[in-house]
Amino acid sequence: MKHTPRFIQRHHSNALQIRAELLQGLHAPIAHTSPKYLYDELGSKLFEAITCIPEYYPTRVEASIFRAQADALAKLVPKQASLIDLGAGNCQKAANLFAVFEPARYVAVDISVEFLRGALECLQRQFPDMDMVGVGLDFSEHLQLPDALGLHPNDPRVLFYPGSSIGNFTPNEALAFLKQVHACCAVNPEGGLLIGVDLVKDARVLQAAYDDELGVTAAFNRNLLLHLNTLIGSNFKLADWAHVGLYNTELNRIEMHLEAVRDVVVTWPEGSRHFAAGERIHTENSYKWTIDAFTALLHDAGFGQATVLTDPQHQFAVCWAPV
Ligand code: AVI
Repeated sequence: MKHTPRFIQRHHSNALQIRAELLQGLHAPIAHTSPKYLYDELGSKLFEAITCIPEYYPTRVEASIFRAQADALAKLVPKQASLIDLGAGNCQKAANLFAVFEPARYVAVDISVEFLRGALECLQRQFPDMDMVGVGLDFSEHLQLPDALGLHPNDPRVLFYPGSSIGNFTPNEALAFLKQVHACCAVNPEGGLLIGVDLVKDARVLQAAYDDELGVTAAFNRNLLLHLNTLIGSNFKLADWAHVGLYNTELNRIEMHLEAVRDVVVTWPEGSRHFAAGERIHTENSYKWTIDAFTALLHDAGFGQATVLTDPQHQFAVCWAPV
């Protein structure tokens, strides 16, 4: 049977909610913004460019694990499942695994259904017999798949969360999120989670990955200011801000900040803030995990014994966590 992709958009946060959240962060003693605001149209393209730069190893190493461990994954992951791809973007990572998992249905989830439309239509032409659905949903706070998806409880669900996106949550947030993922795939005992996680390693390797020589990560971070100008009508000027990417060894996390290079006053309708030279806006954390700590986290979230697959240098891990 030939399928055409279906598309479902859950409600977006409205402009007032977004504004209130951003202004609260900008007025905080240590100004901060959620990493999700790094991804406007240009930000998403800059992130894709990051995945190609020599210093940013996670995407390449994860892909190498998927290639090298295809046979092992084929034995672990149930066939004919619903493959639910969280943060699917261009859908390519999941598509590369279709031959291994032979899913009956592919559900691509991203913050906006518009990010998925082109990729899913193209993929449907290549796999006309697979049921494909694009879902626009901000799952970062609440993972609830829409009933309109028509997922049957008897179909095993494989949740796919690659790319170490879990690292952009704090450990507490990651636990809360993984509990929701567990509840979502526990409807069938064959289900589970396939997740990619970046591992703790030499600080110099980490630092270089988030402060590359070409300045692509700097552009990705600084583009946030242009996005803020659009969202809240502020007057951030790129020339006033520098990218900072540093590894916090105590907390095992990369931190991205934007640092004022001189005293600046930023204004927006009904408000303003003075930033002294050297003052920062904290824009992202990217936590790195040890294998032991991450498998303990999966266990605490309710999953069974995880299988961990890594590259020869133990830079990155792909974990299969059965329900
Ligand atoms: C999307 N996320 C997993 C990336 C990371 O490595 O934390 C985002 C990123 N930030 C800077 N470079 C890449």
